[in-house]
Amino acid sequence: MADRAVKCTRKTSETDIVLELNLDGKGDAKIDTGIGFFDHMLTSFAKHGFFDLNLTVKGDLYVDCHHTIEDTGIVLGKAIKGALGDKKSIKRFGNFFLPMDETLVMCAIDLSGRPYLVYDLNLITERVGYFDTQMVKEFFYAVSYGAEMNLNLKQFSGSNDHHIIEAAFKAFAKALDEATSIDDRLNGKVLSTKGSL
Ligand SMILES: [Mn+2]
Repeated sequence: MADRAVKCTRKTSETDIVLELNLDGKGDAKIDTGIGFFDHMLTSFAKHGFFDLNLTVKGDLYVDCHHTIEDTGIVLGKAIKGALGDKKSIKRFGNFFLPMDETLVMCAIDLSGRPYLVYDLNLITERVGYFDTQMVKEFFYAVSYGAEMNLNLKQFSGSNDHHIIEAAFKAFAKALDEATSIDDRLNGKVLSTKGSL
């Protein structure tokens, strides 16, 4: 099978984004968003999902981190949708419980073609580094709509925001890796009684 890879660009007066994603990669990442903690999260996402991700974001960080993080979510979501193409033979569903020290976060995904975010993380601090913790929900909302996926994130334990957010990104990576992987039993068909996703 050919690599499922895409390049997406998006330019507005607030952000200028160039993103290359390969769903069948090795976990190699080259990320520069201008927000150190966000780079750390996206590098973890690529590594643990075995996705190759090249991303450059020039955002209006003199305002705050909002546009940079939200718009990156929009473009990543669209890249996932684009790379998946007709969704033939993919497992469609994926889920993962990701432990990180005191933290446990679950991510469940359905690449259904219908966007929906269920977000249940309880973050305590206002920011981690230069990353506003309110933006975690905005990021995953943008990804779920861009990719047209049902994305469910639930925190079972955790008290350190760095751990909770990192566990969410890694759980998302593992769940997406499973949902996008191929089930040979589908033999080129789409896993839906409707016949399309
Ligand atoms: Mn970390």
